[in-house]
Amino acid sequence: MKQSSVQVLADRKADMSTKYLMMRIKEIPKTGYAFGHQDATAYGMGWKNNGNDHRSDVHDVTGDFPGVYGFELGHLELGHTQNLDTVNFKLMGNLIKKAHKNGGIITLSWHPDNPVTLKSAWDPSPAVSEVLQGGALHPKYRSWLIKVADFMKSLKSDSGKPIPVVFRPYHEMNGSWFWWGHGNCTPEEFKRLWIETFEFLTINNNVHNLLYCYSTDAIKDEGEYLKFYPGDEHVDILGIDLYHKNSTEEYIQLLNNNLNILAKIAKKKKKPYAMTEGGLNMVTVDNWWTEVLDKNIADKGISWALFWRNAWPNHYYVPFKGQKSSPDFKKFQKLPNVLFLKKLKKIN
Ligand code: BMA
Repeated sequence: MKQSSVQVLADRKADMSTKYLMMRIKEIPKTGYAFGHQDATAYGMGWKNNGNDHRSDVHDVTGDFPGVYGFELGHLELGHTQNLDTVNFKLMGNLIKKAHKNGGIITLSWHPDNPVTLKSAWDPSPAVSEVLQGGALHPKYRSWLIKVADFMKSLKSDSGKPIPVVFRPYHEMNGSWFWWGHGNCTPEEFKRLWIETFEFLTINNNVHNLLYCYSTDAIKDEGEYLKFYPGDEHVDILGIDLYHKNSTEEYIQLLNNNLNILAKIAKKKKKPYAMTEGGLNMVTVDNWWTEVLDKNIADKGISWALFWRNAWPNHYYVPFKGQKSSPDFKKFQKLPNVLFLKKLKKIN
């Protein structure tokens, strides 16, 4: 590793493998951006991994796997064997190991249940102040975080080296749909939640394989992006979730405007940045990948763009065999700046 590229990470005790992942993430924009998919190898349209499959809808269509692999930890905190989207945690561990071995990058989101009401993460009842130090539910919340810590530490390569992961907790906090979101806690409480989580994982639980990614939902300006930001010393990567919900023209504007704001902030802070979630549900525009997406994100300097899960026939973000955007998706995979696994592997 070049000396100049050795990183100061949020976690000062980060493993070598974690530093190396940061270096790769910073290298990527020199070539383009990596393509990512949530739950890529866990299930797809009409199939579910039973433990033996090495399949992905992306691979079915293009013959190449994604470069970035998103997985979700929701319900790990409850001690369940499977997550909130029915992915078994043991299987998830194996799929992470496989993706890492093949040169992929792993990112983990976490939608913990509302600790006060025990309803889902989407229950906006105030809860943050209760789980902070001094709050009535602080001990219980620590027991949740210990489960997260144990899972993170269990991620090891064949040779026993820690598998580094981009951890992206408490995302879309500028929206008000999660219990940690805008209006359900103050920005100060949110920052405490982030910092206490960070310190509990790193200092109390010796978790040293994480890069910390702060990711908002779409924003109107720089101020909105930074409103909940817990500080440069507690964040490694800046992210944003950008979904195509309305017209194509509107999405093109959103991509340009929001990614330019993100790029400006990230450059000032000298941190890599990414589109941490996004896509057009059911990809209803034939040439969406090359004309809507790539044309508007290629020059932004992001390290990756991750598309959400292929859950059901009316909730999917990446084509499967026969889906109408498949021919365009194949063209997209061949673009020199778009890094699916085969090209991403070479960036080291
Ligand atoms: C949402 C939907 C839900 C899912 C959640 C967490 O966007 O896909 O079905 O439970 O993400 O993965």
